[in-house]
Amino acid sequence: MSSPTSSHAYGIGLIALLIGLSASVVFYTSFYLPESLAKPSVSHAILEPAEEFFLIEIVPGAVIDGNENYVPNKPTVLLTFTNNVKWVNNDDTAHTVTPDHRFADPFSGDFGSPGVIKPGDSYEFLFTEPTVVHYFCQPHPWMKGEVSVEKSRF
Ligand SMILES: [Cu+2]
Repeated sequence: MSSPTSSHAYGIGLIALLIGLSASVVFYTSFYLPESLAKPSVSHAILEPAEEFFLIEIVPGAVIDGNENYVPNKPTVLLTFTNNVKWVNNDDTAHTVTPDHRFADPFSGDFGSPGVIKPGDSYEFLFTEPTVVHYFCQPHPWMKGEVSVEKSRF
């Protein structure tokens, strides 16, 4: 009992299916695949560490050579716990967080404040792999700090 109408509808359904399939293939090869190859897969626990951020304070008076500046100055942070590091400038002078040597995290990209961190402002960076970065302040190069990023043993 197949009427012309139902076979017509079947044909349209088949065409719609083919269009849908080819759209999926185009999406997969031109968007999904390059995206997934470009960004390494990072575990949720590293992307959303237990602590919202690990604070490094640029303390009042940091601009003066000989004073404490980045505090703590050489912390070790742990992936999944404290790997999101936030520098807060509590001094009354603008400072930077500038790497001694260019460093790029595979997920987060280039490390370093994009410009100066004004008094009261902050700069955050999510580390997703073990590393050690040495950094300084561009306008006041005697200000130096480092961060070690290690795997958590838990
Ligand atoms: Cu400075």
